[in-house]
Amino acid sequence: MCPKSPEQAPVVEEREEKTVEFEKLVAPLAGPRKFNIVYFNLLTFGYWHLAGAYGLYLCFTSAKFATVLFAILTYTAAEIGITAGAHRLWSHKAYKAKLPLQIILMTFNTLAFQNSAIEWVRDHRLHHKYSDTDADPHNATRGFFYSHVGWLLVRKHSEVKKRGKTIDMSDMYSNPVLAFQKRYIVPWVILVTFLLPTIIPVYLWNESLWTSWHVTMLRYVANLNATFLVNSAAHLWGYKPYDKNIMPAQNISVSLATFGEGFHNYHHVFPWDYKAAELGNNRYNLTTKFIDFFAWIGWAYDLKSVSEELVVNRMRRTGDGSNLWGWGDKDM
Ligand code: ST9
Ligand code: ZN
Ligand code: ZN
Repeated sequence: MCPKSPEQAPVVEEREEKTVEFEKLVAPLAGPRKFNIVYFNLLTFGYWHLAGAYGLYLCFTSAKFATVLFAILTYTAAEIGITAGAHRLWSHKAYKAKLPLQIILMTFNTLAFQNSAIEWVRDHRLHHKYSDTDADPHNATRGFFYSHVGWLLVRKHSEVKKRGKTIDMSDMYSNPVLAFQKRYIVPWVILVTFLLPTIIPVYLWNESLWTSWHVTMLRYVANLNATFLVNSAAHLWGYKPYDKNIMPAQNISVSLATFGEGFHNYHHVFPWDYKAAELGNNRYNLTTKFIDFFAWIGWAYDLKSVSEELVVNRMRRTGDGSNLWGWGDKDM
């Protein structure tokens, strides 16, 4: 047997590591399964949505203008808590944030109440690692309803729990800001998500408690459904300029609702990009502007991105030819 030169050894090691990684990634797409319905969730989600629909009616009939404006502001803050916080900062480490920004994002994230950020990140990292298989918590091969909200109304698939154990969460568990949120999640959510947004309009501009509560419900379900659309619509409909072999797609309507999270074909191919969108594509991307602002004052740093050359090469190699931004024509 030929002795290996020192330069060759690491290459072999790398190949072995990739094979193991590949084996781990083989999860069933959508095997036969029994759905164990969680009736408590069915009731709470049902109530939230009915109350939110009534809140929408009140917005057009009796709510004060300040209440509607306040709901838009809280929607924006909560959305940023998910997109800039749970998603780009904590799930993907696409940039770093100093303590004051982390505290702001954790508070905004609580306003959105989508479980604790730690749980959110665990599900989301799993979603990226096993996209659209039974190990993905919101497996889109099971259709729109399941990936949108159905997955939150039933017990998780055993593949999710089994393969979830392979996700490295050490950075999350050692983060004191997130440990605080997880530890006090119940009183913190009652206060930040429901109580404060309801009583502020009552005390500051004499809104009725009845209206304020239902508009708060509207704001909350609007945030939930915007996020859910990334898992459902942006995994089912849209162009695939970067990888035609995966389900995530570019969906402008979802980007509008989620402040820049609908460029989902790009995001699944380059998840570490802090913009979650193509180079130069800042359209419908309030989240990127938010991070850019905090980078400007020095609270956000180490922003990660992807070179134009890499994006164009990938587009040519695995894209569906839709060439949305015209880069495929670039001479590189
Ligand atoms: C809400 C929705 O919170 C939150 C998710 C939103 C969507 C996120 C994805 C977004 C992607 C988009 C990307 C772009 C960003 C866009 C932003 C746009 C704005 N790994 O969960 P349990 C194990 S709704 C490893 O109870 P069940 C673990 O041992 C509102 N292990 O499973 C765990 O124990 P522990 C409020 C895992 O019993 C144990 O299983 N929230 C994993 O099957 C039990 O976990 C609600 O209403 C994993 N990934 O129940 C709650 N997962 O935690 C809704 C589980 O102690 N959820 N394990 O380690 C529930 O009630 C339940 O989770 C359930 C499943 C009924 C759905
Ligand atoms: Zn996705
Ligand atoms: Zn992601």
